[in-house]
Amino acid sequence: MDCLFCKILKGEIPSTKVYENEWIYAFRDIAPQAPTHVLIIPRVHVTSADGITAENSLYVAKIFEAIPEIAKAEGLTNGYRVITNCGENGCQSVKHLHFHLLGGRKLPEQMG
Ligand code: DGP
Repeated sequence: MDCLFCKILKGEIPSTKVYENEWIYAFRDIAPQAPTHVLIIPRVHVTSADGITAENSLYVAKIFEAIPEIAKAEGLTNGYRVITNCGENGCQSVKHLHFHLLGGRKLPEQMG
């Protein structure tokens, strides 16, 4: 399978690690849209939010458990935003479930 984020997980493509554990990996977005822009991904291939099931939802829970820790380490004391883009209308470009953690400035109110 030709998945960019699976290659990042295997170390075949370099990335700047922010956080990792047994279930998840977090790294800096290559094209940051805010002073802090971290991508958080499961260590298993799930295509998008649309592929979340009872079998793999533990990975999603682990991502959300890690978010406060990552946000604290990034100094996001004044809040942040977590986004996942799904499918064509959601403008998802990489087909491996990922959550964007954005912060470090006041983000636009409009989200869609
Ligand atoms: P999305 O559009 O939601 O699928 O977000 C994909 C994000 O992945 C986008 O913000 C840019 C980022 N990205 C794409 N290729 C790479 C890469 O090779 N390395 C890193 N660190 N980020 C990447």
